[in-house]
Amino acid sequence: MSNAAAPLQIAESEIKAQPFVSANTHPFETNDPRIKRVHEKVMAGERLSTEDGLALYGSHDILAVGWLANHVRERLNGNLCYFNVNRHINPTNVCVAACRLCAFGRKKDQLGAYTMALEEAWQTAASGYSEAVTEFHIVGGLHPDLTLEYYEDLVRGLKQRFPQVHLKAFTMVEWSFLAKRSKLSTKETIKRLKDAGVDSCPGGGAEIFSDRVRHIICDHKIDGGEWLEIAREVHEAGMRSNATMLYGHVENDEDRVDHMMKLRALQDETGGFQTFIPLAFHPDNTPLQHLPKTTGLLDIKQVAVGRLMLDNFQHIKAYWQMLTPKIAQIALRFGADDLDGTVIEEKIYHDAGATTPQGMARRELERLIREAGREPVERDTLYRPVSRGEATLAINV
Ligand code: V47
Repeated sequence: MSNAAAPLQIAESEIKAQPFVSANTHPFETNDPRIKRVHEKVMAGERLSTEDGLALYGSHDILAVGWLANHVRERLNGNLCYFNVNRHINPTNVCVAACRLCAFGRKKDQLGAYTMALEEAWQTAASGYSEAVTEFHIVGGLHPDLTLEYYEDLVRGLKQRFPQVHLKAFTMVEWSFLAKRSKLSTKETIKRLKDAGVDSCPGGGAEIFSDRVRHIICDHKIDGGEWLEIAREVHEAGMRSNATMLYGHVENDEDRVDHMMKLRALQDETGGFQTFIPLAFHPDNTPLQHLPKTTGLLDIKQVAVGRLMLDNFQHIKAYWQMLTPKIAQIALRFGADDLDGTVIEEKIYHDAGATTPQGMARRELERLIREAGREPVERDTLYRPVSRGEATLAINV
């Protein structure tokens, strides 16, 4: 293990929540003795334990769990709810890993497989592009033939064409694969692509760290320990990243709590994670399609437990594409303070049967946020406020 990096400094211009009178004006109430104990700890600002996490999952008192999560959410982020104007780019769906959780990946010669030539990827970035876009979210399959130079050219070309757009690119799984393929260390690979223009990393590929579960849902992927080590290297390289957790398949409460405890421990060391994103498993068109879909109750509870366990993460994202706008909106009162963004062209969930639209207009995001009693704040990827003149506000994104 390498030495712990100094925690990253929060950018000076990061948005600060204003003092806020909580909507939790009603007193906390529960008959569940284990949740009463959690309440005492939350009010005292004490860190929750594995046992507390299990108590939260085990409780049917969703309103009490939600009260606590909302309390912490408002303590950290006041009444603000963040969103951004972003576009997804998936340069290829060709993937050597055949993860059972995934409906997106294809073998090279399989029907529906695609790989963008560089020009095509740049054109995809430009299609529907407007001055309002502040982030490209770039992830793809583990292509056996795409070289590090392809990715360097891709990133450099995007920076040349869209210098003001933040490039949030490549999961820990992609870093590992690219490094092995290029016979370089992950540190060197990260440096090469950071030098080419990558600004931060998305949180995908974490799934659930438990070996038992990974063996079933993604046995071709790096293990949880490697995912965490590469995240540490990304932070040491001075980049921020996000962290996800895929739930609602074959994992249990212990696996979920263990996953969050491991993220929390790394965050204590590096401070490099920005936001935690619980991802509900969509089984359609995957080899696990016999599994039932997650329920609204589990989705909401997962947001709340994430908020409570990850006391050192500033943000919890309710990713509307996978939760649905309806559930994501409710999550804004159960611990979440971020809805992700306009997205534009989501593929991974839609291949797995998501019925949400492939993008959402800023006006609609703001409407969802305001109706939940929150104050919408357009942010950039690093949670700095984006101020817009009439010209870009008028752009229909
Ligand atoms: O890593 C794949 C998950 C992730 C399925 O960092 C599936 O801001 C459900 O990480 N059902 C990619 N989930 C998405 C992701 C993400 C999304 C939004 C924002 C950010 C961010 C990151 O999606 C994968 C995997 O965990 N996934 N297949 C599926 N069938």
